[in-house]
Amino acid sequence: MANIILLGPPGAGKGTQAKRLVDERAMVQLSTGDMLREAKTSGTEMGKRVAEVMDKGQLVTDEIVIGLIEEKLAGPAGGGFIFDGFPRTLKQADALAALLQKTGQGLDAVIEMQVDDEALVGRIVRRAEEARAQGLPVRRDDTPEVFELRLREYYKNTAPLIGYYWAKQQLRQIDGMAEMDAVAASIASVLDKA
Ligand code: B4P
Repeated sequence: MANIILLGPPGAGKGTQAKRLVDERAMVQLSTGDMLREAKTSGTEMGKRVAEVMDKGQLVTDEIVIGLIEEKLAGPAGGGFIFDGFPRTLKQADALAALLQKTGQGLDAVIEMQVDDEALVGRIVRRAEEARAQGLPVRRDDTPEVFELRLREYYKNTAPLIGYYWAKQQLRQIDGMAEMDAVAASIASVLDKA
């Protein structure tokens, strides 16, 4: 059993790889993006506030996101938790460390998925086009303009976590530019050593 963080810019493929780990290793995906999208559709006051922030490409408040994770950590851990898109700020990283300690759990690896900015924008534009072609809802934050803002948020608030986890000797860097199976193989190799 291993608890891991998938870290990387928006569109790096965190959600894509997390879903594979759920299928292949019975791990439990904790995607704050999915949780927040669910909250958005709930119609509650919190959901409305979340929608406003997400649709602008900004980060939702630490308090909301930490609360969501705390709830899930009390649930079944399966083959280990995959923190997908969390933490995204240093405050969230400190909160996660405290929550894991409180529940007597560890963190086995932080996997940074490295993808260059140009490739990221291309993926997001493609995802929006594919959804449109299939008549599926298009994520409101999947436009080149909002994506630019999401990327800016990433470099300002989330990229500092690379140094934070490197200092703790928990950081493992992988090539996220490769095709999906190759990225999955890199993650498997980190997990097998964890
Ligand atoms: P998230 O839902 O976390 O989404 P993401 O950053 O866009 O994407 P991810 O890296 O998971 O990419 P995916 O696999 O889908 O965040 C959305 C928003 O939620 C944030 O902007 C923020 O507002 C809010 N939020 C979430 N967590 C938060 C937190 N902790 N604190 C505050 N706010 C928070 O892949 C993208 C596309 O690339 C897909 O179409 C996929 O098919 C494709 N792809 C994946 N891997 C590929 C590969 N190897 N090659 C080619 N294409 C690939």
